[in-house]
Amino acid sequence: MSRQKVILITGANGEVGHGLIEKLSQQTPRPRIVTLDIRNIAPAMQPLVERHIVGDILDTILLSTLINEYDIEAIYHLAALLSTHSEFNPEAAHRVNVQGTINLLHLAAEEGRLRGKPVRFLYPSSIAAYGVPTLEAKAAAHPATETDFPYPTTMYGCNKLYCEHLGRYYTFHYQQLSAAPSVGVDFRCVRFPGLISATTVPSGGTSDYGPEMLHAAAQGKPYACFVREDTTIPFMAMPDAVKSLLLLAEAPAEKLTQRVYNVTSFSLSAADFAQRVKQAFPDAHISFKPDKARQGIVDTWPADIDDSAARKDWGWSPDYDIERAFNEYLIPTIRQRYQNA
Ligand code: AKB
Repeated sequence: MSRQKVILITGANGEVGHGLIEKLSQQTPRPRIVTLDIRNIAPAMQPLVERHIVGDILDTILLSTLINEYDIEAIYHLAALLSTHSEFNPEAAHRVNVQGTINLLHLAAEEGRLRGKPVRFLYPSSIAAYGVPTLEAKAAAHPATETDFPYPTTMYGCNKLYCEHLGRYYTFHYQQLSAAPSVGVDFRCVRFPGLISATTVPSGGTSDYGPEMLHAAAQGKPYACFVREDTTIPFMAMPDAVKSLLLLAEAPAEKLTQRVYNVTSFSLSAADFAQRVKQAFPDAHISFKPDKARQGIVDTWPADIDDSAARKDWGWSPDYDIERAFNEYLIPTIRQRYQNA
């Protein structure tokens, strides 16, 4: 029986997943996409995918059956519990975020052995992998490089940082062991800032105050922001997040000098964010009611990150700076979304 060549996306029903499915399905030739998520796939995505599997990345029997049916050339492993959510049940988060990732890395290694060619493994890490010790250090810091402040304070951040290392380990382990050094896993990781989508509202993240503010204003709902006005972190519009994953996936292996790359677009404070939302939606009612725990998390994330390695190695640059992100993507798309609704 011949196995069908596919791209596998886990956590496909999340906000990065939708954008990724749309972009991948515009490629020529159009790749066959198999998606895996604990929920049903959104109806709009269904026609774009070969098959959607409702299942759990902790189900190793399910994962091993995938190998029988499919020749998996690339894996985009997006499934994760986000930072705030993970703090409510850290051990469950560890199982999903770490054991789930090991299961997928193992699947990639097995698949690499079968196809005699490494499987590209794209992994979204996060600014949560950082842990800036104090607000003074945050204010004084230069844009953080990938190796700065490796002391995350959340379970999610610890999981992301560790999985970056696991990806590196799986890549080099198989290169060293194998008689054919090209067999195994080709792990490539982007560290995302806070992502903002005009079409989906995130859940369970700590950078969510930005997108929540926008989506609430567009629906005429009041919004109480859970961080202080001066809180500053980097953000990126969702199309750029998808662009970065696809660019990194396509980069020639010899160009990559590291396995983990920061990507970013613009930094702004929660007050500036609110200001931009109010310019677009003058009736927006935004108040600030900091939540101690969530504020504590964002305070350990750098205000800006250095993505010069990604720019140099694989030509990364965002399409959406702050003006384009708000004026050409976020505001018009969100307005339209809720008008249509
Ligand atoms: C979260 O807030 O947990 C995520 C992230 C920054 O990775 N959006």
